[in-house]
Amino acid sequence: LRMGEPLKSIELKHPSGSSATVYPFGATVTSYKAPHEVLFVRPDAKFDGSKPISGGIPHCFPQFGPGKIQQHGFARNLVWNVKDVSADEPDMPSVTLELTETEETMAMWPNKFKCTYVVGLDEEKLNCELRVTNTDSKPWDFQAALHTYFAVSNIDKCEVRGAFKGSEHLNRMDKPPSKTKESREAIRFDKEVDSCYEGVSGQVVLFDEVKPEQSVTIRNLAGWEDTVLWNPYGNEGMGYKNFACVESVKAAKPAVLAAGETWISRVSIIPGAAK
Ligand code: TA6
Repeated sequence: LRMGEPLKSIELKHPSGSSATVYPFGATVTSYKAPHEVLFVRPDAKFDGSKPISGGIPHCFPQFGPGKIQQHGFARNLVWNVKDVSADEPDMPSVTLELTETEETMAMWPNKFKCTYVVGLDEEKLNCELRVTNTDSKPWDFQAALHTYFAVSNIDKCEVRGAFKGSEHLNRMDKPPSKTKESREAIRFDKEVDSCYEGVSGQVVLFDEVKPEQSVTIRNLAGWEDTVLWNPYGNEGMGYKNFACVESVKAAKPAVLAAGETWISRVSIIPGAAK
């Protein structure tokens, strides 16, 4: 990758008419058409490798949010290796990307690892599987997330439904961040929201009241344990009115891997609101 050059991407197409676009840079899925666009790419996104792609499904690894290393870690900033492309496989076109340590990552985070990310399209959903293996001879821990930007008709007219009520809610809008129990069943974005719902996973629905068919179901099947909701309310440059970040996260309790161990996560993104 040379700075300033346009990035390459891979296109997956399902015979049913859906498609997805995946960039090896950051292993970022930038589009999922089913056939309407489910994801959102911010108008200020850069596609030249100068910064992470702001939109679609960026990775956060090995750190979520601010901390010892760069915000959200380095995985979204590096070119992943394309291990396999079965873009025309009729049942499930997919791409497999891999990221392993380099001198550059070892200087930031001194652990040997392998991340394997499989993105596949089937008839009714987009499947994302991230596996993290400790290839080192010592244990280490990490946080991870799929920082997904979903397209919504109007941020004021959508809500997120899931097992929020009664969960521990880390509110990053408070300085310092506060922790309270959430009292609402569904969460709305009526101001800037940056919330980590600890232990909220499983099925989460982003419901679009303007166009119910634009709603989306996030089905966390393995690995992901927390849900982060984010919208920079009022930031026109980011196109805040038309997206909501509903993120599949493993952060409240970092994952600990012994030498040779693998952590597995799976999430499906399903157009429409499941009950
Ligand atoms: O996941 C929420 C969050 O960490 C927010 O705090 C906000 O900073 C957002 O992600 C975007 O982060 P970025 O580094 O992509 O600008």
